[in-house]
Amino acid sequence: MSRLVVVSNRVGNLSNPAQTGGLAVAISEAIKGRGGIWFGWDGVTDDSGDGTTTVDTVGSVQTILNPMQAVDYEAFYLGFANSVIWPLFHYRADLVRFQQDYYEGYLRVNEQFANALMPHLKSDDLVWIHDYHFMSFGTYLRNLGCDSRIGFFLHIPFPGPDLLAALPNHAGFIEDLLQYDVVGFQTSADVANFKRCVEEFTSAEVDETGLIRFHDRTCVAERFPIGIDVDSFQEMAASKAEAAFIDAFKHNLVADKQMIGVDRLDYSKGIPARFQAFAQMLTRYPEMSKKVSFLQIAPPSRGDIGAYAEIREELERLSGMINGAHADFDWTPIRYIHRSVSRDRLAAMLRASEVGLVTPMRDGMNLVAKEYVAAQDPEDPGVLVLSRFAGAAEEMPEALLVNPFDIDEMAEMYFQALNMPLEERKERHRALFERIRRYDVKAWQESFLEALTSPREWAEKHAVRTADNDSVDP
Ligand code: ADQ
Repeated sequence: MSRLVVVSNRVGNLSNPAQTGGLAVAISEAIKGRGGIWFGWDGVTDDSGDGTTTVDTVGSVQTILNPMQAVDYEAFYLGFANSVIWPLFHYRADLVRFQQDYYEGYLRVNEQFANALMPHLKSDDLVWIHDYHFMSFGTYLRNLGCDSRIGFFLHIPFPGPDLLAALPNHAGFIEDLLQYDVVGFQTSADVANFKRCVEEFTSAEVDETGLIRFHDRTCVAERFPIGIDVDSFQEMAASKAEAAFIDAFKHNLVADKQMIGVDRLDYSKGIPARFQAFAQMLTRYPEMSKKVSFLQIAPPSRGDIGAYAEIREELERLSGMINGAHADFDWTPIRYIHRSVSRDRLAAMLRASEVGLVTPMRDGMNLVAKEYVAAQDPEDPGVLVLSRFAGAAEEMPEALLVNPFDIDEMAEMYFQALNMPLEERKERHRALFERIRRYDVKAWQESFLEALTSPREWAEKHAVRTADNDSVDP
């Protein structure tokens, strides 16, 4: 079996992957199973260092951490990755802050990281590159003569040609992606957008099995929706360890029902609209007053970028305003917690909440939607309210799907969710649970690696399977 080499911006903690969540667990298990390398940034900006990588070996697994200079962190990470690609790919062209030096920094870091990895590669390795930070990584590896199978998985949405055209050298990025043997996306819409961009911006040809031929390379572009480790999340949610905390927490609430939102603080996650819809529901249904409270957990992220500081201020203002208008001596409508919570506690809080609100304006997948379902008590499950613009909506049609741009509709759906009869809740939950369990993070990782191991055979088999099967299953 070939070794697995994973490249991602940040490298998970291999000695305690549970700390970093399901994705880190899945990746570290895959590397441990085959032997290999996890390569990425060491997480500090240090101009005084000598630029050498740190290699740590445990058994058959190596982690290789590469340093980054402050100027590159600004241009590559804060600049091109998070102030150009992230907003554009989340349909927020208004927030794109393009500068030529950002673009140059992006290419420079991709090249420099590829140079640092190359000496560690063997020709029969499977190389798996992750996410929007490293779209051009494969091109630099190919330029260095790397002929291993290289796959790329994009965790965020992929836009259509109209939007992608706002990216400088957009055709170049599509050509970079065609250097991979397999390019994986979260949803069918992302795959379709990518193929439209291929047709519009390159001379590549797509054959009947979906293989894309470009010069002397062929590339498979497909949907591999990411999942979670359902069993371990379910176990965490039901564990006795957090029971005392949850009892005390519930005891202190006047309201007998709780709605919950858990997100990284990001403008793509739709938190202001979620708050507004909650206020709207309280105005429209005054009888819900003191019957429900809303807990939002949102630790800040990327605070060095202006748009993130703005969303933080907006939410503080909104929650203050809504509480000011609706609170009573013994009831706070919105509790907004600004920090990270341990995975055990998070799972227990999701289980203790009657409604889960996952309402991004745009999201690659959104794992919280799946975590909420995994955490529920199947005999008395809560209701998931899910944005139709989260990638998860494709696989989770039994959730209450909402349009986060329509505050009225969302308010109505919150009310429906809070009042849904037990039988309907159980039925919806059963369908959702079965699907997230079947396509969990292990299935995701295995199907991507199966495709990468023999891309052509996989594409042919997959084309037949897809023609026979028109369901939401991947
Ligand atoms: P993210 O944008 O980070 O990921 P998401 O899928 O929701 O979004 O994953 C966040 C993870 O962090 C979840 O596991 C969640 O439980 C955890 N988390 C969030 N807030 C937390 C808190 N306060 N305390 C503790 N944990 C918290 C990107 C894409 C997504 C895609 C993932 C995986 O933007 O669309 O689903 O990658 O591919």
